[in-house]
Amino acid sequence: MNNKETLLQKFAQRDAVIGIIGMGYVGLPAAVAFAEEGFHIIGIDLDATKVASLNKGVSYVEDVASASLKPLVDKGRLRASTDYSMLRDVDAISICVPTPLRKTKDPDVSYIISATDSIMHDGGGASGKLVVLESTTYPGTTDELILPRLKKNGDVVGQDFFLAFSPERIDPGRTDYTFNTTPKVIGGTTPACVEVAVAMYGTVVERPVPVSSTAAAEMVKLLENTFRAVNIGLVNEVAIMCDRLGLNVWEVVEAAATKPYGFMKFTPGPGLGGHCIPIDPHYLSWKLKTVNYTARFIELASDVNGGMPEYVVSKIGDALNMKRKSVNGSHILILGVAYKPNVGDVRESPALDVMHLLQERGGVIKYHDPYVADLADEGFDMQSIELTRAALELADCVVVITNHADFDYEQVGAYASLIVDTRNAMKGVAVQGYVVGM
Ligand code: SAJ
Repeated sequence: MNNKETLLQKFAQRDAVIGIIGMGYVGLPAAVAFAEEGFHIIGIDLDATKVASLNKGVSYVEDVASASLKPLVDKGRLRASTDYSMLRDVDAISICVPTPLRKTKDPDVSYIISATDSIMHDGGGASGKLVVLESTTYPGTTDELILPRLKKNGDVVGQDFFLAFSPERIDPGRTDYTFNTTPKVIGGTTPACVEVAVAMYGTVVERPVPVSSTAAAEMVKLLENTFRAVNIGLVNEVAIMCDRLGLNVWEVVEAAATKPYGFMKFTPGPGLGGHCIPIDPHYLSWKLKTVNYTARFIELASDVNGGMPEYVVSKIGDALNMKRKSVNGSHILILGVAYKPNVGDVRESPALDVMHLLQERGGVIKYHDPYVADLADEGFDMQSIELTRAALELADCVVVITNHADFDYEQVGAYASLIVDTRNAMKGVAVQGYVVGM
């Protein structure tokens, strides 16, 4: 059985076997990075379809090319399974499972608990292994939920097994920073745990960043994403303020962004989408409630960001009213339904809220998004329509919700009679009709 020294040696010699639980947009890039460094990887996923695809060298994750995956599979460096018993003899396990919110906005850590219990019941336990949680969660999760489950057979953490938390910083679609070049924060239950985790990640990331505890590392990630949610909430409120004052928020933001220090640019939009930013801060505010503290910035930002779809719908109503029309019965074309530009992910996308609200008011909705073929999974029986002159001319109102880079904004300006632009996408574009901004 491994002790600290044998683990350090195995990582240094790249002959450790690393298990990664959760072959999604976090786990798979990590698996490829470690396999490319020479380690043997066992990817565990409950979805047999994903497992079958990976074992054929076919990637389903945007940022992982099959061309980089297949050679690793062919060499036997990376294999996937639904069977936790494949983890019995690994040297390290990284847990990269989802941490969603329940409908009540409470954290759902059931995937973390299930993975940990499966390690103990089927995966040969934690003895002699490093276990790292990468999933974003509230401070205390690793030491309060995982540690007791791993200690079951009397093992001593930091001697018989090692436990750490290291937040994922995978940003789908980003190319300027990769898994290897993005600094990796690492907190351990004991100093020996940090040392072992730094030794593992240090083989694939340029800059491991050790911190004093797993809770500190958990808090770092929540600060990163809460920072974004709160600043997006601030700039969305500034958009509402500028609207009331008759100012152009885009001009104000662009001019403020000329300040070379002490300012970071965020831009207003139709709301807060994605699987990170709308979710993670609620893990923090939930934890603080357990110690009788109200995280006011998080709740205020959530209110402001959550209110943006309604705000956009009111702008659409006002714009149609200017044309002596109502939402009810109007043909409204939504441009871009993904949660942010140039991706196909619609999770928590504010476009869905805007479309629901418009339908409730009798709007006749169509959408065009080259990254999102259909919205069947989101409760809409709709496919993306082709962006033609006829479609633009038929629409009583065209709404830019997600400003994909490859949209033909000149075509929109040439044929749409009324545009509500929530992303300043029409800036500098010739428009024959009328444009309403945020
Ligand atoms: N948004 C705005 N205005 C902004 C920035 C974002 O309205 O100025 C909206 C987006 O349209 C989207 C939502 O907020 O609906 C979230 O956007 P995001 O840029 O934060 O993108 P995400 O959700 O993909 O966040 C990820 C995060 N990465 C990780 O969690 C590892 C985040 O920490 C990154 O900083 C972010 O990508 C990024 O910079 O792209």
